[in-house]
Amino acid sequence: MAALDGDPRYRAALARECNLLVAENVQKPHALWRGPTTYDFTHTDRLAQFAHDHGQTLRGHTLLWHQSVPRWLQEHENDYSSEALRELLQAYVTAVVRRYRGVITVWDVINEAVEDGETPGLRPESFWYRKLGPDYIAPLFHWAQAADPSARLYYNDYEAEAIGPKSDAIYRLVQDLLARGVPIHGVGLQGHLENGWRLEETHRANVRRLAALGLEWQITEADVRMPLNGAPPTESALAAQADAYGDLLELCLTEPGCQGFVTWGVTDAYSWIPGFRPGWGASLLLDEDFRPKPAYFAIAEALNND
Ligand code: 9MR
Repeated sequence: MAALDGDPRYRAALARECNLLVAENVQKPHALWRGPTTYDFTHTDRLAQFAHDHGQTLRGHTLLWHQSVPRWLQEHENDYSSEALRELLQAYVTAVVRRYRGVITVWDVINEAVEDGETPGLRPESFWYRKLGPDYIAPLFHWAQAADPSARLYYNDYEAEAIGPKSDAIYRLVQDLLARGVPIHGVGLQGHLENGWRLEETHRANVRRLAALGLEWQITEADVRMPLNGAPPTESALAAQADAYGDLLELCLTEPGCQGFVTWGVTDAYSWIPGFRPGWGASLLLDEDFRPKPAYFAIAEALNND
């Protein structure tokens, strides 16, 4: 939001390059949910206005995430019974989804609920798991659907692009939700990749099995980071990055069920990577001066040929 407010080049790039916007942070619970039944929609309203003005749609990220529990709730968690918390959560989900009914067309209902590692289950340390028990996810989807019956409702996670323990656990989770009649429509594969990544059969097999369940899927947070250590990216690193982006988009364009392709930012001038992974960066399609990189042209070419 700071960039949207303060940097005209950023505003112009968003308006020019995107047909769908996602708030990186301002739609997370810690930002929206300011007190038990107090919500702050200021930033999301402004983003919705920007999207409307530029003919763009909005993706919602995210109704629930274990890393975004509002501070007031963490500090007073013992003041609430699990029944009281459940009611507050239902009121929150309902208020947010209802407010943006018809505006936010796709919601990440729950983000990153599955653990990493060799035998991942649901994260037991999650505030909501601890407070509401292991079946805390299904009601979120029911509440969201009641608030906006036309919204597409997603489970979203990272490092789940290939077949493996984590994507297997996610597959079992969504399969179980579907079997119980829970209104889940899709899976978001974040796509935070490292340079050198290439499309393999395992990625195709993974999205095919989701599609075979009748689910749609999206690439929701694509970026391709590279080691920099203070130096500008080399030509060969940028070429490898273009291959990775091109491959990821090819997955989306050639396999059934893909309903969207979203990058986690538009310019290397504003990216989470250098802050979270020191020494790494240059992960997006426009460079720090908003110039298109080879990856930008790879994406443009794949879209034009589709
Ligand atoms: O990019 C986001 C960064 O600015 C925030 O500080 C961080 C914590 O809220 O979240 C980052 O976005 C994450 C997203 O919400 C979920 N998938 C991983 C993203 C990168 O960490």
